[in-house]
Amino acid sequence: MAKIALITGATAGIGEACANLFARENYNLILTGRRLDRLEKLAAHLNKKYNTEVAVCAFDVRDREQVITNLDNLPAKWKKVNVLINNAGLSQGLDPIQNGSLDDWDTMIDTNVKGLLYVSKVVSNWMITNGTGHIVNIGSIAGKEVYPNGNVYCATKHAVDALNKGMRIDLVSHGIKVTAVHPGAAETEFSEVRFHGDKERAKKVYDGFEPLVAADVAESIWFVVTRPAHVNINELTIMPTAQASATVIFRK
Ligand code: NDP
Ligand code: 8X3
Repeated sequence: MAKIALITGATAGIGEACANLFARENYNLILTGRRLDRLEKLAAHLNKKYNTEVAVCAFDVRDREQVITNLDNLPAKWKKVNVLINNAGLSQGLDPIQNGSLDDWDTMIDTNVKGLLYVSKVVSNWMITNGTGHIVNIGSIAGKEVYPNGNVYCATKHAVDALNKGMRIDLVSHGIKVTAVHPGAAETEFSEVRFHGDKERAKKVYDGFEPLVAADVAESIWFVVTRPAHVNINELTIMPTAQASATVIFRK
């Protein structure tokens, strides 16, 4: 029987790359995100290319009722999830704390922390019933370091780092693996979202060096979920070669 992965934020970037990779490796997929049109297009593509069975589940992770209702309503066969990739997340704004936008702060905290929690609560209970599972939390180098103007985004990713450790402690006796993957700069829609749609400013983030692409991160996620049953990778930090830390990037 094919294994099942539930990927949040599968409409773009790292989540979409994971969908492609896990489908290629014969997983069936529950794909989530807010943009239903993108989810449906991706599902049709994966079904055609790999014969992947896909359950499309469009919801906003910030809305706890939407999360719970959509996941609860999935047919029982989909609740045999082997891998949960908690990937949905974003940064909005890059300003000093005194100038920060309250709306941006709420969005980041509600998405990156509370959204991850809502999904994890539902799916960890499925995994407990199944007696197995692996939760992969997508953190960030921003969860390991703090950089100028990163304040609230860094705080949300430090929270993901703490939750990753806490989940592992709480779920260890149920045979559930918990891993964080912390990427450095990856060129996706991330910077465009951070700069509220300013494509020019977003592009400049990657000037003069070769950033990660989404597929690089997906491969590291694939690595952590394919270790032997007795091995867990607690966390993995993946950076572009030109990026030595959150703030040190060698640009030509
Ligand atoms: P993208 O902007 O390309 O993708 C983000 C995904 O998150 C989209 O699929 C989006 O779907 C989803 N998402 C955002 N908000 C919500 C929401 N409220 N409800 C449901 N889904 C949501 O960015 P990345 O692929 O780069 O980001 C993926 C993860 O990786 C994030 O957690 C990010 O913080 C982390 N990360 C990214 C790095 C980078 O440099 N790119 C580096 C380190 C970590 P939709 O809009 O359709 O809802
Ligand atoms: C995304 C990477 O360095 O912009 O989490 O915070 S960074």
